[in-house]
Amino acid sequence: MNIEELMQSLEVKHPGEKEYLQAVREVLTTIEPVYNEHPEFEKAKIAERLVEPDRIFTFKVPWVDDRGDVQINLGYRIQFNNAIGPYKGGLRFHSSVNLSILKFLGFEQIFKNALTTLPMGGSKGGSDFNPRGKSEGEVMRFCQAFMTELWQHIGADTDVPAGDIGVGSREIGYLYGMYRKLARVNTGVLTGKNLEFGGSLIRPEATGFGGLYFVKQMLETSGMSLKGKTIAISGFGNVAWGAALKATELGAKVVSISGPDGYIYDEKGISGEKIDYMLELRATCNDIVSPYAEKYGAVFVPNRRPWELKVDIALPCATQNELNEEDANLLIQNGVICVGEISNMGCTPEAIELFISHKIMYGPGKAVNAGGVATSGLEMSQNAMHLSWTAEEVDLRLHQIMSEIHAQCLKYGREPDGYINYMKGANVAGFLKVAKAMLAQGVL
Ligand code: 2IT
Repeated sequence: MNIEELMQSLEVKHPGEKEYLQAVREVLTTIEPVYNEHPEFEKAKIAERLVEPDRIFTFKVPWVDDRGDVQINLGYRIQFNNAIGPYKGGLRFHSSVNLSILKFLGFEQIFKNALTTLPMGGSKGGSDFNPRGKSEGEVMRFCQAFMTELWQHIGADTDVPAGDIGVGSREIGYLYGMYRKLARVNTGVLTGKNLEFGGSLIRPEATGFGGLYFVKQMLETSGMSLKGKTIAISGFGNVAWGAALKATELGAKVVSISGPDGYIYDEKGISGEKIDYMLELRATCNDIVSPYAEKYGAVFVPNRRPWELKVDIALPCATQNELNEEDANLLIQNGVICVGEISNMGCTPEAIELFISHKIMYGPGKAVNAGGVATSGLEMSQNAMHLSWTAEEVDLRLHQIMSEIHAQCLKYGREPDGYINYMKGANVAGFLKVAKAMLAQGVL
């Protein structure tokens, strides 16, 4: 495989799609040695076929706001690869959403879903709709308008969307309601539903819980434990909430959360009712974290990220490229031992390089945050069987899946000196599964 040639041709075809090109380059670079051991991959042009989505739907989403004004947003669904199962991946509603961001997310999702051991292909979608400051009625009307276009492209065995940034159980409820009305079937189709209409227990917590199960195993592999460790978390949404809950339960102390306005440093630890308060903050739709400081007497540091704190563990839980080279340097200087991306592509390539060259435990998003989509897969199973599992049963399966992902990372990521390169391990394991499926099914 000639990575530079392939990247150059992608840059020409998709100029300026920087997040997408970043995600592709990372995967290609790490799988190169394995790829070259398999001439059959090269012959079937697996890499060239994998980097382009199967298809992209773009559509207009017109809706009427509370003032009676017509608003027009863009909607997308990117069906990237379904070699191992139905397309599966979240919907992101955020003003920053564009093709590059959704393509990077869809591409990552292929490998992440392959790692979960469940039969799910990769896709992603969303809109540049900004939920910030929108009323309940506006959110509902937007979701309904979005689904009037999307419904024709999805289905329980074809493409199964879920939540991502800006899409939680409320949005999933409105989207599901409209799908059900239009398609006249109750087959599940979206995951992250409320319990009353086919949702799974543990799904809201799953991304954060799975992330902590993974980090726990990373530490244990080096003879360490989470007990007494200090953790910096970014974000204050659903993912950060689940992570804080499980981290605290496992004996660690979470000292930060953050929003677009800055970060909170709570020296005493974010535990108990303070964790639930995050959900309240989120529900206000103002997208600011500073009210936490007033309520609990913590420090609010405006316009900065929590990576300047002296902590043992850093868990990005907000968005892509939220931890850069400078942040990585600060964390390393302050003695960080482990960085686990619970957001998708939370660290920049320069930051990752620094962690790896300093032999710091670094877990990439597609392994660390796979518990979310894995539990979506478990929701699909329950829907297909028309039954519901107990919280214990779902949590047990989530545990098993995270252990399996960790084991795959060890298998393919262990370096000659014993250091575990989780990025390489995750990329190679996910890639091999998908590549073998593509090879077996012919040129499609
Ligand atoms: O990035 C992700 O894995 C998600 N947003 C969850 C996707 C899913 O289908 O549950």
